[in-house]
Amino acid sequence: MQHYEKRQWQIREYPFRPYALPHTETIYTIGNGLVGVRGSFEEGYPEDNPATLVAGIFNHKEGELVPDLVSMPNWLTLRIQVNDELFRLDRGKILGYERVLDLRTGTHWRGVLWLSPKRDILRLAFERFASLDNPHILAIRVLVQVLNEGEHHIKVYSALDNTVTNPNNIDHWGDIALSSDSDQLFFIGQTDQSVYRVAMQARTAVDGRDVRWEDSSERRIAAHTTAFTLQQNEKITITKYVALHTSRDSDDPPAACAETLSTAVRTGYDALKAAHDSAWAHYWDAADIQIECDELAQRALRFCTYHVLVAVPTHEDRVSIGAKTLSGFGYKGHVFWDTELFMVPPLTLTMPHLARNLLMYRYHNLPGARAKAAEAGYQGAMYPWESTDTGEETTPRWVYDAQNDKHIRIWTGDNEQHISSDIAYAVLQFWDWTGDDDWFARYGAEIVLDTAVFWASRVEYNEVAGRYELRTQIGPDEYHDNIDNSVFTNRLIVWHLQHAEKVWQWLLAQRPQDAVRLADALGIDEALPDRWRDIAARMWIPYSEEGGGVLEQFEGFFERLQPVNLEDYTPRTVNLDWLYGHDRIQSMRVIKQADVVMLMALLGDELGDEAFLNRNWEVYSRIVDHGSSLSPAIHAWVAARLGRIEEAYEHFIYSATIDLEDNKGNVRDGIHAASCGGVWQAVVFGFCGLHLTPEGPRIDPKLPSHWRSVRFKVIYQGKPYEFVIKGQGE
Ligand code: IFM
Repeated sequence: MQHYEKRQWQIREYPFRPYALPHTETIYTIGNGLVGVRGSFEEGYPEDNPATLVAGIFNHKEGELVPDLVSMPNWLTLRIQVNDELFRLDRGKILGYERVLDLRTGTHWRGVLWLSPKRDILRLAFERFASLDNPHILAIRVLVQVLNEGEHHIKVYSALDNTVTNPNNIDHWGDIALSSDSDQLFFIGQTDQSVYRVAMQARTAVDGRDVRWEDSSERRIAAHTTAFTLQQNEKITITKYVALHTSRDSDDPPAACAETLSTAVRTGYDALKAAHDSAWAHYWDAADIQIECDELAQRALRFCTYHVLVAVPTHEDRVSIGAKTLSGFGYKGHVFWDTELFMVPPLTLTMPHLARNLLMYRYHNLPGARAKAAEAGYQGAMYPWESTDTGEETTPRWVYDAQNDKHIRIWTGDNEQHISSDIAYAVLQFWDWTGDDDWFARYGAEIVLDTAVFWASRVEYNEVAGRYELRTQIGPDEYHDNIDNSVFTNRLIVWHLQHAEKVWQWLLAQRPQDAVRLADALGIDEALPDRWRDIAARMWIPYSEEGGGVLEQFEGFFERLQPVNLEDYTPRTVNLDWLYGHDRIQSMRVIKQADVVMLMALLGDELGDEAFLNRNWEVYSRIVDHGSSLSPAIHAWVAARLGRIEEAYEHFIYSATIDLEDNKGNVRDGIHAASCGGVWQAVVFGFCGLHLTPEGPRIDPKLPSHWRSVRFKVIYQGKPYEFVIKGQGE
């Protein structure tokens, strides 16, 4: 591979930027859907934030508002001393430093040339990966070499360090046991509320030497130490193999770990790495988009795709992807609509079996959604706005606003109800694009129908106006709480109920046994499909004469809210709700994120003709704060469809680099995963104009003028398609 081609697969840090560590720890995260490992250093660094997170391992600590993803023992810990000087980047002198996240193979690599305080010249090269071939295996290999004259004493300390906790020193463990036995390290722990059992077992080896390991364990650290000598320029490698199992995947996690570890050691690092690389090659063969003549866009797009791929579960279908993946503690690992509308569509078209896993998470969590509906006095299934492993609503009800020193009530868990239709949309899209009738009849239909049952019990009939309405909602724009008749929600309900009715007819005709089963289970009588049709026909879709005639984001949006000229607030890095506070923003006509524009992305020209869509764009794209990272990629997608290519490209590059450049200043908390999925969609549906029609996929490209070509693959109705779209770039 040519050097410039390689660069488009690599995120590179050169030289070391200590102040950027919280950011780089997130963006250099490796993972395999089961485990996410932040890009912290093996030897540690002052105030670093190492974290290894495992999909589905949540715990609700007593006294905390909501459950949290649990921080695992830090398995990266590997410290090297040369002639009694401990290597760390804040000591001695850095003579050379380079770090690479190789997106192509999901590998974290770091090379360092270091002058110790005693003036020994130490060369180190670290490589680590979380096996995609066997997600229970993690591994590190370090090359050690001393370049100056003499015989050098090297000491190696390797640990499973359980002193790392969740933010605010929250320790989720109940019983724990840590120990070391010769070259092996052991951790067994049980979370104190959710009672998940987790085991980790590690083996550290100095390759080619038969070294003796001494136990260096402490109360919360399993550790061992060894020492050996190196001659000038002599090279040696240290390999650390780690196995991780939990009671989610095994009845006996310690025994499973022992077996996995012995397989890993027997297989050896090189073969494990080769299997891992080849699993990544399959991922990229399916999901890569190649852009010619735009190195920045190419690398950033691959970075975004990579972060969806490292987070998507392959091993089970009862977990989903959190808003910040497994790369940080933001939103405590909770799952939002981000998954279904931003990440599932790219996966449905490239690796449908993984999209199906994610949708199954919602299927398995139907009981939680039913309980939520029942508790609020409705029928059917009302999905939680935020959820974890249990499917219950886990949105915190309060948040502390430090700026104004007060607690703010968070209403999204009560009233951001559009998520139920968002999930139904993703399920129907999956069915349409895969043609998987068996899956749909067995699982997907139940989601679509039971959420339709919910809406039929939830909407309100306004006798005076002769229409259905929906009060006290929060649309995608979260700057406005508890508004009435969110056009996004109402219009999506119409779409949802129209499809629910069709699904019902399809079941009756094609899968009568499933129809009987679902009629019994969900209480669908003969009258209900008619009611869905009636609601869909008479649901109020707020409309305003503003700007020549547009959808009205919610009732009173133009009448009640004070106009704001966002151009007056440029340049600006803070969001307007931060500037004005939660209460003030409620009465301002500035919106947090794509709302009507989001609807335009989802329903396209079902909403109206080109002139109507352009009028909506003109009104809403001028008042959006992009206060959520979900927003810019959707604007890129919609602008591209409207042929506004320069605007589209600006939004696209901003969203594609949102994490790389830390555009929102909060990447330390984790990757903006929805934006990553949105970026893929902005290219495929926006610039390339992919339409999935009953006659097959077709494209209607509107590429940025400097792109020479775009190439991507999709699987539609079980058939593979490859597109190569030529642009005008040179
Ligand atoms: O789901 C989003 C929401 O739309 C805006 N606030 C952040 C959430 C998690 O990403």
